[in-house]
Amino acid sequence: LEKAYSFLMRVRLPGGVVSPKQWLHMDWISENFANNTLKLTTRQAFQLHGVIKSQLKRTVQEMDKVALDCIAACGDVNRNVMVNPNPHLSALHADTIKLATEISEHLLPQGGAYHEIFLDQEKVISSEEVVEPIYGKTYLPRKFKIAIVIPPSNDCDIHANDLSFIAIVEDEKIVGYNIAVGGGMGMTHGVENTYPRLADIIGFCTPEQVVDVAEKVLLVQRDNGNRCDRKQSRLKYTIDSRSTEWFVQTLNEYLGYEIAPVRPYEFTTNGDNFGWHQDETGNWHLNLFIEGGRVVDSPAFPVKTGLREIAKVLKGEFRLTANQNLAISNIPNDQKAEIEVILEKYNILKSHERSALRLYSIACVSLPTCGLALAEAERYLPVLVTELEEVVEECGLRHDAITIRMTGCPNGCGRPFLSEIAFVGRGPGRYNLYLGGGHAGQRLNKLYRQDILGVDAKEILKPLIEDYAKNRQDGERFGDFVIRAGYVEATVNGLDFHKN
Ligand code: SRM
Ligand code: SF4
Repeated sequence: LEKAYSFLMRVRLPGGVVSPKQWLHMDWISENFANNTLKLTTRQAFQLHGVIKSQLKRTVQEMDKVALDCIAACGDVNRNVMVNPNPHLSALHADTIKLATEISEHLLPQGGAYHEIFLDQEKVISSEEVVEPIYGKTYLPRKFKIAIVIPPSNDCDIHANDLSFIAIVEDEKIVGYNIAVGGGMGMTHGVENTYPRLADIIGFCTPEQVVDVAEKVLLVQRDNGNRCDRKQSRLKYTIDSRSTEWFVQTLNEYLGYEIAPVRPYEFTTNGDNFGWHQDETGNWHLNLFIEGGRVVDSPAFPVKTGLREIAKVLKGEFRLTANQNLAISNIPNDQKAEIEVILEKYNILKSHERSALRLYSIACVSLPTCGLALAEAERYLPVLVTELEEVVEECGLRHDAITIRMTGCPNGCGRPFLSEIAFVGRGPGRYNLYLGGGHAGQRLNKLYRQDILGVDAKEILKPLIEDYAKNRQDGERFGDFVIRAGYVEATVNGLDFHKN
């Protein structure tokens, strides 16, 4: 008798956009083939957990019925392309989604194995004969991640991506994109030549050049990335082992033209903009907080059922956010009242009536499904936030957004090194505590306490939060305050992340 192996499945969704029909089918699949939860990931994708091996093929086939697939959701290829949901900017969002889909399709591996194995399509060519026009025979040295953002929102965290495009908007039109390369999070405890790294903003390109630039950045990494040591194989290390100047020069050679100088831009947050927003066409968008990205019913908060009822009537679409949250988007003005009745019935609006600390929290999946986890994250961060909320309330900071992230290990799936407060798992119940990330995800944080017990976190953070409440300057963010007050030194770039 074979063991009952169970799998996680990740679904590719460029920009996180999902039609109501797709939502309903994924909801049905999660109930019938997985653990009856839908996980919204930090890269705007769906994950299913607990899919039994014998049901894998059927699950893929069911996804295919609504034009969803798992291709390139994992592996040493380009991953899900992110786009910020921007509920208030309808026309610009449409441009960036189109671009994300073009990049995603252009960089999709061409091999037919997925279709042959899971969808019973005829084998046209043997896998040895497949010529990957972009990836070649040996694919990339490592995974590759791309995001597109429209400032001032940095919710896709450009500094955690190998390549990002930052939209430059003039007269309400996107005139081009700044190009950011070499961001990333993953590191290994105790191995100092592994580190999170901020991306370098290297230049500007026109909208027409974006797909070409994406391809050529990926090719420079394909041809120059470290293929001997997987811990040194992301683009961030390729750049640091040569130099940013080398990278730009090589990219220009691959392109056959020079990228233009960087244009000014500003980010103000990497969180989500919760609540209702009306766009320039009159349509409505509602950004909902989904704790840990886990769409699951609880007695007080039957969000999965409620979203199913909304999907049955919704004339707009759903957009998964890079912070594991959900926007119900493009609701026509004359449908808003109908949606509000369902929201009320299932208590869904309660989701964003939480402390700003909770609304700005992210936890990776971690235990029980992640095989790399050293400590709890998704199941523990909500408990810790409840403890910290007592402090925050006492200090009058209930509405002050402080980014707080927890991951079960230093791979950084919840992008912890870009938050103002971060807990990174070291062992059962134990974490490294990092402080001082930029509120807009523009600065890495720094190790404040090593190997603390999660149960001690409240007492360790309490005096700092009290100090912040009393002594912060006008508009000063917690991440900036802990540096000015001397709790930690600012991290300038990846190479000084481990220096105290
Ligand atoms: Fe991740 C591996 C979950 C976003 C860095 N990640 C994993 C695996 C597949 C564990 C494994 O290899 O066995 C995790 C599955 C856990 C589970 O049980 O579901 C996992 N990663 C996730 C998700 C689901 C976290 C979440 O709670 O949302 C995110 C899925 C994204 C998606 O839809 O594609 C997820 N992972 C990220 C991010 C954030 C991002 O991309 O914006 C990062 C940091 C950014 C980066 O890549 O630098 C990230 N995951 C990693 C790494 C470390 C990579 C590195 O360069 O060192 C690993 C381990 C590896 O690749 O060897 C990893
Ligand atoms: Fe697993 Fe570590 Fe990623 Fe969390 S950060 S999901 S524990 S690999």
